[in-house]
This record gives sequence, C-alpha cells and structure tokens, in this order.
Amino acid sequence: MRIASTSGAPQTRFQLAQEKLMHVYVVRRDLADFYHLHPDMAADGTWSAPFTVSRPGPYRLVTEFAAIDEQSRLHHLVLGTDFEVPGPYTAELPPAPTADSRIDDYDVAVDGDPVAGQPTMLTLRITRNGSPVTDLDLYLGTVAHLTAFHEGDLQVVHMHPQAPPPGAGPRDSAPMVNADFPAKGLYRIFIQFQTDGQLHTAPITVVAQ
Ligand SMILES: [Cu+2]
Repeated sequence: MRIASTSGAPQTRFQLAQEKLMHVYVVRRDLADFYHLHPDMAADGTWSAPFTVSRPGPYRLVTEFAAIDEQSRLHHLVLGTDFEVPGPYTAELPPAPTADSRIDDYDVAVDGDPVAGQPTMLTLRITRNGSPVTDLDLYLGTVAHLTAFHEGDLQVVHMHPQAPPPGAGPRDSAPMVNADFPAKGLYRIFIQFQTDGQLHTAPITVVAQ
C-alpha cells in the first residue's frame, strides 16, 4: 500500500495518532469480517503488514492517518479502497441490532440512542461473570477502540473513550464514548479492548435514528 501526496510522490511524513503512524481497517462488505492492522512503512513510502483473510468475498480497506505536508501542515485523512478475495461468497444478512455481545468470556454492551448527524454519548460496559472489568489494559492509549461501519456505503466512524489521566486508579469499566454517526441506518461496531496483553474484538450492531 502506498499513499501519494498531492504532487503524486509517495507520502513519507506522518504524525503519530493513537500511538501509530497508520491505522488500517479491513471489513468484508457484508460486515461479517473485520481486521485492524498497523502496517510498517519502508523508506520508499510503501506500507505493509502480514495479514491473512479468513474468508473470500468483497472487502473494503480504510486507512486513517495524519500526513505532514511540505509546509509542515497536518492533514488528518481517511481514505478507502476496495479489493476482492477470490472464492465463493454469499453475503450474510446484516446481524440484528443487539445491545450486547460476548467474546472470550467477556460481555460487552453499548448503551445510548444514537441519532444521525448529532453527537451522542454512548456508554460502554465490559463485564465478566456479571462483574465490571476493572483491569483493562491500555490499547492504543485508551481502554477501548471502536470502529463502526455503516451498512451499505461502509462509511467508517472511529471512536474511543477519553484517555485516562496518568496514574489513574482501576480502569473505568463503563467509559463514555462520544459517537457521531453521519447517516441514519445500521452500524456494525467492532469494539476492541485488551486484558492481560490479549486483544479482544466484540462486534455489536446499533441503529442510528
Ligand atoms: Cu489502529
């Protein structure tokens, strides 16, 4: 993968955002598969990351980064491209809206009533055996990373809770997330959090009115 600057030359100056120079989200068009990658850049501006797609089908790849131009101005950009993994593919039906999801013994829920075009506060609840989880690791500088895709056009919305202050006590197990969904409709949110060094990804479906 390569990012071209406005002059057409490969862009090689980037600023760290959420601890990485480049964030890549890969989603299957039916929202059934999701990958979050942090590729490395070679000197010539080529980005690469080892990555195995588990199922065939049409995919969208979205990059998010902060590029520094020749006048040292910062440009926060989200760019996407499509690709196809050959093989038999039948689109799965979009999952019904669900308030919660279970992954690796954790129950993950999102509370809130998102309205398209308006900032909405969502509350994220992560519990295990009914008890709030208070030992979340920091992942990319915060306790959770949420990537939402709008059904159909696959518009992406990236959200995360405010970073806790340094030296804060037990991690808040119900962090607030500021969401801003651009359009009405169904969103599949992939919620990522880390415990004991292990990353968990919980998908949840919400509808923005
Ligand atoms: Cu990332």
